Amino acid sequence: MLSIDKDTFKKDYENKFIKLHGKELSEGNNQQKYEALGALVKDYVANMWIETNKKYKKAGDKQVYYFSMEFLLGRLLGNCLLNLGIRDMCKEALSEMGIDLEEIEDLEQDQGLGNGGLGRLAACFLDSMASLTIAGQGCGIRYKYGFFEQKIVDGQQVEVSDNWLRGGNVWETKKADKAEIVKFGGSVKVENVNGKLSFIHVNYEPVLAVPYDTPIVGYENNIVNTLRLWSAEPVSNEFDFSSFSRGEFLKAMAYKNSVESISLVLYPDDSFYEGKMLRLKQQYFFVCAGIQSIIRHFKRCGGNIKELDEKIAIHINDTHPTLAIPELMRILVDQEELSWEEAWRITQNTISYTNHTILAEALEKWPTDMFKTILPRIYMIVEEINERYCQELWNKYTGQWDKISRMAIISDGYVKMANLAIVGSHSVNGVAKLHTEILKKREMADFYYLYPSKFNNKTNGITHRRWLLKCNPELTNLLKETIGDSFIRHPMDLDKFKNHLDDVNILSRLNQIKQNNKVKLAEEIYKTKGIKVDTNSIFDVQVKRIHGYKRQTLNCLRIMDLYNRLLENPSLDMVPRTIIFAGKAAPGYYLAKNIIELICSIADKVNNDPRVNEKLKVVMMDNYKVSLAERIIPAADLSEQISTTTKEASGTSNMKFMMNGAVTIATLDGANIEIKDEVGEDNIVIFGLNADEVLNFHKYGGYSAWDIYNNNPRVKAVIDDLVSGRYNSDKDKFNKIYANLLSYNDEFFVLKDFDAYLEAQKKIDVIYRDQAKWQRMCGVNIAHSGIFSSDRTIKEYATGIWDSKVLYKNL
Ligand code: 26Q
Repeated sequence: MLSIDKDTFKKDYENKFIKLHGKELSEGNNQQKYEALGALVKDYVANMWIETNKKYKKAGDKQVYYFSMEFLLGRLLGNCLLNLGIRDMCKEALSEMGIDLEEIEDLEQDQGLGNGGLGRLAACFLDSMASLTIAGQGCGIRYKYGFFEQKIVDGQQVEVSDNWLRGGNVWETKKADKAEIVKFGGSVKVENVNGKLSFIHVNYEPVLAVPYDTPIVGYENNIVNTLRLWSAEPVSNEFDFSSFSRGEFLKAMAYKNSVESISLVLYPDDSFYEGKMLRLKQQYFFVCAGIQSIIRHFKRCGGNIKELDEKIAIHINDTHPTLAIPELMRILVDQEELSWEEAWRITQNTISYTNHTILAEALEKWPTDMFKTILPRIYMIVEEINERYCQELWNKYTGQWDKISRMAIISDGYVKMANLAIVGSHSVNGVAKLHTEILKKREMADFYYLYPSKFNNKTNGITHRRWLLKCNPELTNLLKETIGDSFIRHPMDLDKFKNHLDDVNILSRLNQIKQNNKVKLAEEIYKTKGIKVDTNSIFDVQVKRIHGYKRQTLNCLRIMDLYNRLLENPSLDMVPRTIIFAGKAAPGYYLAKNIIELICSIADKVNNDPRVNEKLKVVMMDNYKVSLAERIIPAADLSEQISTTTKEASGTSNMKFMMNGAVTIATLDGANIEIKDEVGEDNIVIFGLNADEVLNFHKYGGYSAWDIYNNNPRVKAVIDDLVSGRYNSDKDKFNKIYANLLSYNDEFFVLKDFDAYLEAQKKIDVIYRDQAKWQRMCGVNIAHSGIFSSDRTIKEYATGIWDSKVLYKNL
């Protein structure tokens, strides 16, 4: 914890402002005030950062490197202040200086270097590792443009580039002296030197990987870990721009552009793989730079390369960084001159892999021709890994060609990244119990049979520091008052709140806090969308990526049905609802874009119909991102987690809602199952097909969307409304959704679950009317949410996968 008193802080801040902007604080605008505060906080952190690195070096304990294509950090200022233990002091000091801290925090650009769950999980893990004093560093790409900004224009998503670095980034430090060279293309010359083969990469295109370090501050423990993001630059002096003839100048520019394109932009697809060459380059770029710098540091600290696996753990976040496996082999064999067998032992022991999805369309595979051309030496290594491994398979499964070809790393002209990740690592984990079971029993069954001990589950978690303390200060205060503050360091202590759930006074305060959060969100909705919402209505929220399997369509169809029933019966007995959506569609995913259009059209229709709009409002908020989630989630009464069972690996917003006292309506998918197991059936509303039913439909068929359409008049009515022109003057507008539901036999079982979903929603109304019961449910959810802190998850990774000791027991 940083010990600094208010007066010192005030002086420091004024000085920092003057130094940075060359004028008095009173003359500055809020943006400048933000920059000065960020820069000051970074100064405060600097010494702790150095000391942390010294401690780690001295202790010589195992270091964990979390490799991820995505880190979705959101804003840093508020959480830095919170973790330093000075946020309240700063707030007070600034307020005495006439500055509103929250207004200043609001000016920070979100660091949006991720698509959704996977990237946000990486960010929560960094926070937990630092807070648990685990020597864990992040390694990724410093995209110049993050995840696109979404504007909703005329009811459609419009993508705008996210130029997040435009105004500078106070948090990062460029470490030019720590740059590494990454080599692409060219060819490999094999030479026999004294009876030993050596591999020389020639005619390659060199790329300079320059690291930018961001401090990751632990919670009141003086620990500052590092997130290292790599940026691609041309290798200096490679071309002398000024003296070259025009032709060569153009060549030089082409080289510059080709290099810079590598870290230019984050791919905005999730759960869908496209074999783009640039994406493969991105993957190798950061993995190669990251591993070289790890080895360089390791050796500089006097490490013995043969003990690398005892001192270093490298975790790969999905298959995107799988090239870490052949890259580590390359360094160990080509540079460190270890035998293949020894290098392989070290590599397998060092690397561990998390799978985040079972969607077949998300499995990465690269055409061998492309792979060979871009990464000639790495391809040779993958071939060698594959040959040795297939030999092992052949010995075990002699003659079973189908099986061997299914399990091979290279087959049918592709390099299969999941297969490489499983073979080259010592641990493969899923992210929720059901997901891991499906991996073991179905998707990866061949591999589970071959290597049963590699497979394990690590149910996801979220950092309660951002998703409770920071985003819901009023609730945090209530908890502190009632159960003390031990839950901050030990989130399982939230269960002490159970003892207070019969106290009407506590429940009514809980309710009041929710109400206050709803009022704030309602103001924002009015300001940004011009929609007036009733803060006494149920705030019914579905915020996440827009995707077929997440079934925003199911939510839409029930709104359309509700609208029908309200028109039929204006005095319909229902609790008023405000149904809030937010989320981005991948730019090339036309069904998802069509779903956004449907949400917006429904919103337009019902919000402007005076016959229903006292009872029903629909809102699609623009540009869902971490900082918006921090405002929406504390204001939610109802959390919609309605994915087709088996499709959502875990989900993590489900945990955030629960921790903020929302009730969940859910299918038995991903971590929803574990939430149900924690809170009990009476404190969550479950509906829909279970995993076996879905898997059996997939296996044996037998589902007909047309049958449901023909036999269920309410389903028929809403489906017909999609193409009747009722919600949009263009009757063809929702053709994609219509086709997906009927022509393609409703691959996500929307119609199959429709009735059950309506029943479940009815049940929500009934419970909500019994306010005492509802409030108690909210309290039960909060009290059981501690297990979903990412601190629990990270401890499981540390002990079960990385074997890294918790270093400094100063907790
Ligand atoms: C792959 C290849 C090319 C371009 C993009 C991609 C790509 C990018 C991002 C593939 C997948 C992703 C992200 C996946 C993701 O976020 N999965 C989610 O991970 C969460 C954390 O484990 C889970 O809670 C969610 O259930 C899961 O959907």
